[in-house]
Amino acid sequence: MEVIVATWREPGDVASAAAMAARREGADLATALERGLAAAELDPSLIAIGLGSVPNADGELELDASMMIGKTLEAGAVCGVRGIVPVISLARRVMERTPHVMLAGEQARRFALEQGFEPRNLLTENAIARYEEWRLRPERIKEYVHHVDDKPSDTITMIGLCDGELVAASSTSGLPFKKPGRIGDSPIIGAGIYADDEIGAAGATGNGEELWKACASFRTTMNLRAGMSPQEACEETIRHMIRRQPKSIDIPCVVFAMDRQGKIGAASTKHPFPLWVCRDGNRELLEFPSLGPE
Ligand code: SD4
Repeated sequence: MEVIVATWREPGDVASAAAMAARREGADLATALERGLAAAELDPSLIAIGLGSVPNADGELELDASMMIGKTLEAGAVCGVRGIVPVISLARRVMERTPHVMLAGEQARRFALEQGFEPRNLLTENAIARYEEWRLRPERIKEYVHHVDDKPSDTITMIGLCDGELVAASSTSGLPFKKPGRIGDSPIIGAGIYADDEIGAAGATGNGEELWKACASFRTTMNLRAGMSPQEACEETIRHMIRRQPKSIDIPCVVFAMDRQGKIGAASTKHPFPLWVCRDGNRELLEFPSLGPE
């Protein structure tokens, strides 16, 4: 059995299609998720990931990414990286070619150059225009978090299961116009992603500060370990966040999970949540419920 899931309508469409194409070409699961996220990072129309995404408050792009292998609990991540794509590939190199879990900022970029990544300018004309517009009208920031002029503006987090092995991965430019140096949940193992072949895997997207404080992906995976179904596991985490972390409703927070049998669940603090699900070669977009006040 093979299951691959990816968050959000437009970005998840690009990432899940590329991941499936990679699998058809014989790529292993980690490589398929890496290629999925890399395709999205290189697509300038997707504005919360990679090239041409929404800048920070200095008008710079700072990217975060992570990957975790459920079989070995190996993990790699990078955060606050400027001028390098795809950062998901860099996160994987940290996992596979260093004894560390995470490299940050300028030193992550230095590692990228050592590894042969080409430095490049990730700011597109559209990204600069968005930044200029925000500087004139900073009160519009909330519109950017999940919809910018109806353009896709969300992080991609993915989970895959193949022959009993789970992989989780995420890539993002973080919250729009964030304070320079700010890091969210996506590159943090246990917050943005978690995978353990003995239990299952979980991922998150949304308000990274709140998801991190909730250790959202680890908590959801531990809910699976306690015997909950993936849907129950996600709902427990989201209900906890709604009750204890009111800010998790201002900017929606989402968790999703997969058990070892490939069963899926997801829940959000606000607004229904679209998740691409690829199962044995078929791809469909499912919608999961919000548990918060409408
Ligand atoms: C962050 N969780 O950096 C990310 C943002 C996100 O859809 O998921 N946006 O906080």
